[in-house]
Amino acid sequence: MTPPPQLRRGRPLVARGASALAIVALAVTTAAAIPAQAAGSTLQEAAAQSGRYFGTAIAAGRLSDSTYSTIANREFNMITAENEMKMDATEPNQNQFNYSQGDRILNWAKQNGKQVRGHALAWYSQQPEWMKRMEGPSLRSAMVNHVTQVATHYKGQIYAWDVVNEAFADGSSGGRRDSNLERTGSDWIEVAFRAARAADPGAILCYNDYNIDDWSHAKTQGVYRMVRDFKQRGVPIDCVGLQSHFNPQSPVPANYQTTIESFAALGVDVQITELDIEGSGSAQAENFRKVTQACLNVARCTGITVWGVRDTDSWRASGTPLLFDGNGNKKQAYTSVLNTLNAASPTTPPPTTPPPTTPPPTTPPPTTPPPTTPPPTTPPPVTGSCSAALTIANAWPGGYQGTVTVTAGSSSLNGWRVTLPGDVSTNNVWNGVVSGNVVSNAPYNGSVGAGQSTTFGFIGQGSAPSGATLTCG
Ligand code: 9MR
Repeated sequence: MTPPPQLRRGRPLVARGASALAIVALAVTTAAAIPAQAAGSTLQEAAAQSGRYFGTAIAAGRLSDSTYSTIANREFNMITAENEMKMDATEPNQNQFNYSQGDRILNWAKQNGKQVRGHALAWYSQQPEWMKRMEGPSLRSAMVNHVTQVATHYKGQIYAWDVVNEAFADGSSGGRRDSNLERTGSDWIEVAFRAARAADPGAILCYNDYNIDDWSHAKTQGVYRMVRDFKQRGVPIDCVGLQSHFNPQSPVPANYQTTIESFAALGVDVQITELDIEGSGSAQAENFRKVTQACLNVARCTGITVWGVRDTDSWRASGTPLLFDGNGNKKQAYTSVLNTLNAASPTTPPPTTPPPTTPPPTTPPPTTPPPTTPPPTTPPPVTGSCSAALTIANAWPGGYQGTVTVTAGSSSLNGWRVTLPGDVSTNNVWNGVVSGNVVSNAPYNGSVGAGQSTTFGFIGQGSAPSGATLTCG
């Protein structure tokens, strides 16, 4: 049984308590000069007053610009790689991983005492060319391998991962976005989360998306239903990332806090992950204030990341959507955010790490059993004979990825069941349904013609078994 996430997340924010104490001490000794609660002179200090972080996206190529890196180092304590940890950057050729640029950002962050949000393990966009051409079970397997390898490379060093990015459709459907990943089966998202948890049990695992800020939007509701379902079924999700890219066509919604509260009430953290708001002057400052205040008003809104340092660093530079102008000067929006953070009560309870023995009060009790442990009913009879062969697709210290090929005999199968060797502990299976060490077909791959094959995959823990015999029937 997997412990609940609040027991697993052993990576608290850097020096939350320490900096809060330092701030209180400063406030006491200089009480005449500054109000007791207005101690932070940078965004990270001001956010730390209420136990939150304040972050930015960093582009590795800009770190040599000293104006950029000086501001980034001074103001922010959470770092997201803007592009360098994405799928195309980290696995340019299948199974050849390249962490050079991602590591540059990670190392800069570590050297400067900052934490890192990993972005992003699985996404329909920014896929490497080889992956764009893939579909079906081979893509599913490649996706799981990617999640596993990248999360393993960065194991222990990532505060939170955007495990899956932007999987829901815009518009009124409230459903999933079509993509090659979605076409591998809609369970791809939970499979990605399970693989990420297995690879780095200490990281907070997030689902991240844009246009899920307005509570009344169908897309927001679709994501909400997925997160509720994941929590009820024990899929390891800890957090929802609201990207929060705002402009006149997509303004800060009046019900933004309701959205944050509603997700938080499911028992997940909420992080504002890519904030930028087009505009200028006092109107822009007011919008930044609203977003900051909404986060501060919800205990489980644990931090805010802006999507770049200066306006000129932004992906939407013409909209001047950030907190520093092109010369690195603080904008009105900066002051507005800083003052809002500083006005937050330092006594606000820390948003993460609830007491380990008490489940979060807002988590609804699971109403359906996790899919990985169905009740021990007698499986339906399977007709036809089959054989099963295990190949090890990948192995790393402490785990491996197995692929099992199920082949029908001289008559077709209407379902299949494969018994894995007793010493194989599965915690993640795709294209199959696991119960104990028996994997049976998923709803969509039980029919196998005479002499034809289908495959399923799993992540095993420990060393890969050699010469394993599998029974199929
Ligand atoms: O800011 C990123 C930009 O440099 C890239 O060209 C772009 C490519 O897709 O991705 C931008 O970042 C996106 C983020 O990864 C996911 N949410 C939307 C962001 C803005 O497009």
